[in-house]
Amino acid sequence: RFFERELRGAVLTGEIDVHLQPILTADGETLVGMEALARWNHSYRGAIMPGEFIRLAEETGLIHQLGNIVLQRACRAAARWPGLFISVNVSPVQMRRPDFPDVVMAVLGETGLEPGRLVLEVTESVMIDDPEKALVALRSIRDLGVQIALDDFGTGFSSLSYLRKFPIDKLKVDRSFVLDLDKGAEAATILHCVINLGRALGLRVIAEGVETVEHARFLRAAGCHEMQGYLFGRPMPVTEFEAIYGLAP
Ligand code: G
Ligand code: G
Ligand code: MN
Ligand code: NA
Repeated sequence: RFFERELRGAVLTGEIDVHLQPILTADGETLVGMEALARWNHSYRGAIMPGEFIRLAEETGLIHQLGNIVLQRACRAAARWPGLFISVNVSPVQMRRPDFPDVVMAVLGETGLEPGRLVLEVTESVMIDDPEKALVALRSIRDLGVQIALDDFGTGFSSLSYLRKFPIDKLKVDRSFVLDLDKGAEAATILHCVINLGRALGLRVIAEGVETVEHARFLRAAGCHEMQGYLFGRPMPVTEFEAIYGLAP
């Protein structure tokens, strides 16, 4: 397929970029980290969003190289930035590869990023596909000192027992719950439950999709630890992020 050949070329020539989105403390005052989000800088189509190429990358196996590029760029950017964590999305396809923890260790070595400042975001599907393998992989990653976040929490089909069984540090409450806050009281009830569940299990709870001051106020009162969303900043190029948050280029 044409699109596949183009993606292969983009991975080879490094036309894959990362954008960074700020993550703040629940009071919205302090920047604590950022999420890295992949972008394909297409020669004539401009920036292509991950929704359009991650699936293809997974189906073709290109996700391994693509994921490495994102991890490299993200860790390199974060290494220059004392104190902040960098959160990087990892596909279940990457996690399934037995050498993935070695790849992570190599990138940490090359970039000099402290392992504790790297957060790998996985989705519930990782645990469902092959729970035994996932447990081994997550433990090896954890043994490196790297943190694990469960992304899009609440949208998958995992059982709650996975939260106990798997080594997880953070819970990212899916943005759909936050955006539903505008629609009625049910979303508020669900959010209270999810946040309390995370806290009771000793996890750090992050809310995504925080778009309004009202969202932020609610989530802070409900006990969220960290927040991410358009209210605080959109995903942006690394140079722009550095300019806004005061790191010289
Ligand atoms: O940036 P945007 O909101 O369009 O991202 C859409 C989705 O694409 C995110 O929810 C995320 O799960 C996924 N995504 C973004 N960057 C990466 C990446 O580097 N690797 C993987 N596996 N998924 C990513
Ligand atoms: O699934 P994942 O958590 O990786 O998703 C991150 C995606 O969420 C990115 O594509 C980003 O563009 C998007 N996003 C980030 N903040 C907001 C927000 O406040 N509102 C909405 N609708 N999307 C957001
Ligand atoms: Mn994510
Ligand atoms: Na999400």
